[in-house]
Amino acid sequence: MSEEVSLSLDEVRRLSIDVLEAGGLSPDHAKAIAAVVYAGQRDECHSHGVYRLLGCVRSVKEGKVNPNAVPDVVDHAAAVVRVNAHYGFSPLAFERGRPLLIEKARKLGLAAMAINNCYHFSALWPEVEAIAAEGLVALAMTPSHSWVAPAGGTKPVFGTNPIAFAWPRPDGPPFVFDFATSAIARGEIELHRRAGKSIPTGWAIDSEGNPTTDPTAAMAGAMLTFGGHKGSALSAMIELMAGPLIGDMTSAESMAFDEGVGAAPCHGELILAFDPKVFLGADAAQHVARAETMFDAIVGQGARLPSQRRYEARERSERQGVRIPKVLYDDLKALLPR
Ligand code: NDP
Ligand code: PYC
Repeated sequence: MSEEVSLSLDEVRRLSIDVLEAGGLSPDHAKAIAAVVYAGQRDECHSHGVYRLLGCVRSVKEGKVNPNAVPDVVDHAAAVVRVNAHYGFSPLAFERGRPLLIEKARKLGLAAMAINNCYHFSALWPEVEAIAAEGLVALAMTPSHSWVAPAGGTKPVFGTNPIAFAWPRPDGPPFVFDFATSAIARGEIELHRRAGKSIPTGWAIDSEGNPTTDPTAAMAGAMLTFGGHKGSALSAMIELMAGPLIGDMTSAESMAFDEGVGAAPCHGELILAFDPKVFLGADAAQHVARAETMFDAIVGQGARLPSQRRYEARERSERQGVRIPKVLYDDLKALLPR
């Protein structure tokens, strides 16, 4: 078992802000980014927790990301908010655009937010969860870099393209799922590489197109989609909806834009919000109750809901803090001024 360090959640937040500010991020960006990596670490989503700080700082150092970008929120059309992130990281752009998205969804029943020109490294569930906290249903999707081969192929075309959904529930946290359309997030392969562990078959092929359990060979080859042709089609949909539809880059274009530097992917994100009260009016409570019957039928037979593990981890971390690998802690501390 590799050595670990225990941290309180306050220490996680402080360390994150300090690392980001030392890396040149403006206080507003540091706070917004720290909030999402803090949430990831707290909920034991290790591939998108504090480990991501390393990539954020590296992306600024490589001169790609604008660490002081001020996102512009534009009321683009009755149901459409656009946020130009001006080549800064996405969490601040999402934070700035969210109030107008929610206002529009409450008025019209359905509204969309397109974030453009953002560097994107984060999990999507903090975003859909924040929208569900307002009583709205949410869907979010984004491309990444072209690391993933289409089903039946061997050459990367798609990003790891996550899709996240949230449904507000009357008596507790929302029903949320959030997953890459690749078999696994690339961050998870990177964590296996850092820990010197092999990866399961089915995640990736090497550059010759052969199945591999070596994380380094996987990262040099191609990742695979989840669910064969089904994940492949969903991944293509995300490329289109959060790429050309909103006038932003596909994963392949993001990869070319990176010019081999290895910064976070740069592209757009699409977020949709639906207000059940507008769709259902006085019948809303009755239909929400039917949703609860479905959730009961899932957990009632011993299956678990997506996010159940995450909510349990959250409760545990709030009580006892978190543990991170000492190697990662040392790498983060090395980014602080001496
Ligand atoms: P997983 O394959 O672990 O899938 C995660 C989702 O599936 C979670 O909602 C999880 O809930 C749920 N889940 C897992 N096991 C079960 C089960 N047995 N029963 C029910 N639900 C289950 O994660 P990925 O590697 O695909 O993605 C991880 C993260 O990476 C995501 O948050 C995603 O947003 C992020 N990502 C971000 C990218 C970006 O470009 N910004 C690119 C790719 C990924 P629970 O959390 O409770 O386990
Ligand atoms: O883990 O695949 C990933 C990822 C890409 C961008 C952010 N996370």
